[in-house]
Amino acid sequence: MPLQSADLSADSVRDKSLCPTIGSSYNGLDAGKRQYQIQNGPCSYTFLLPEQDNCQGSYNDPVQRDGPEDITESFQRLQKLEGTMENNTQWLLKLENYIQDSLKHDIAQMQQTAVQNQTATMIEIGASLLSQTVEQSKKLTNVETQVISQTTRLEKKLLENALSTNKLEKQVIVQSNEISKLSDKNSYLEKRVEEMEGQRLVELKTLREEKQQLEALLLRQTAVIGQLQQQLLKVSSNNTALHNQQQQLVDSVNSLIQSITVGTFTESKTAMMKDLPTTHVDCAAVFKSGNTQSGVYSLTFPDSTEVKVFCDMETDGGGWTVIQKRFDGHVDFHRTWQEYKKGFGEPSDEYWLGNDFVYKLTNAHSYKLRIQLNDWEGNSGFSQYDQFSLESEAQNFRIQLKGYSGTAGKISSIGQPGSEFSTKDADNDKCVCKCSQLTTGGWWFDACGPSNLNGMYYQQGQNSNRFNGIKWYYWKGSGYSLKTTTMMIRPADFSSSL
Ligand SMILES: [Ca+2]
Repeated sequence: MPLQSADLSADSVRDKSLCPTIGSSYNGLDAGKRQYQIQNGPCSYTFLLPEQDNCQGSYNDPVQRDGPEDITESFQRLQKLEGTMENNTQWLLKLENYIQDSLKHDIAQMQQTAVQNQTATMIEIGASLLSQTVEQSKKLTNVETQVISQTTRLEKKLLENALSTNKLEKQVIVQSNEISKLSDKNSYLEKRVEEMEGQRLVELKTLREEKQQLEALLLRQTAVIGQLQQQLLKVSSNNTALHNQQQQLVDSVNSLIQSITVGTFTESKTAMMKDLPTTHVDCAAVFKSGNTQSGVYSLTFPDSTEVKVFCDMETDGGGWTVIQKRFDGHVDFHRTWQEYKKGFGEPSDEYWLGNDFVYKLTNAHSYKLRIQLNDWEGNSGFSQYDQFSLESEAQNFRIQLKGYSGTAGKISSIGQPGSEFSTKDADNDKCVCKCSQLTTGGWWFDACGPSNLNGMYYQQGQNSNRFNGIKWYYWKGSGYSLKTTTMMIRPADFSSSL
């Protein structure tokens, strides 16, 4: 029997389109129809099938139909049932195909939609990733650029540092070489110094030995000199006696000549008197004549000028002609040019011998100058010059000095050699001022120089901080005024032996 109808609820099918498998069940009954529902997971399919009227009666009363007619009818019904079953089976197959087709389409659509959505989402994600990547790439590029620039800068600095390091290394090498050279030189010099020290030690030892020998010799000579001096004194007294005898003899001869030849031999007598050695040009000559006591003596120049002087016969062997002497200040030394030229004071007292006399003496012979000084504290000192002379008045009695020794200063203690003499009425110094008027006295001022032994005399207690006192800067400083001074000269070749 063919399938009469099948009412499919399309809405029901669409609503459950996502259901993948099929199951079935049988529900309730309508008049002449049967309703079937297929449940597949969340999906349900409902359809109606026609009911067979003849089937129900035969099944409900099987006991009343036991005869041959019943067998035929049963057979026919079975055939009908078989046909119906076959139709149902075919219909179910169709339904299954239909459901499968519908599901395929829906699934395909769903998949397509899902794929599209996913693709869109992926595209969006991709786009955002791309933009992020681009930004990151930009940032990376920037960072990379910065890194490159930093790297370049660092490389430059490294290069520069390497160059400077090279230079420094070279300099260090040069310096090291120089240091090693200096070290070599130093060690060489040290060796030389050691050698020289050794030599000096040897020389010193030799000199000490020589000194000891000389000292011994000096002692012996001193003893010999003492003996000689004693003999000299004896000879001197004998000499004086002989001199007196000679004088008496001359006198007696003169009286004899005078008594025998009156008037005839007058001139020859005078000549004989003049030839006698009774005059002395300086105290050295007086000393040599046997007068070895300090005191006032008369000197006679070669031009017959006579002058009285004080002779120092004790200091350093004696024979000194004193040209200046001060000890208590009672003679005024603030004098004129002429007074300093001719001299003033008394030889037994304080005095200045005179520039003219000293000029003549020191130009006739070579003289030493010795200056004896005493302060107010009982100390004494001296300055000595091996060569001393004055130039003429035309040269303003310019002073010349050479060869210093002594205990009271140095070669420039008096002043600069070549300084001219100045007095209160003759300004020949090198100062714009007048040193003689400023510091009093006549002296070889420079401007105004380190000394002035002819300055103002100050008594003890008033002798400090005096700019115009008796000054000797290189012994007592600038403001100190001395107690006593003596200036004296002696021939450079003087020997105290008679
Ligand atoms: Ca002047």
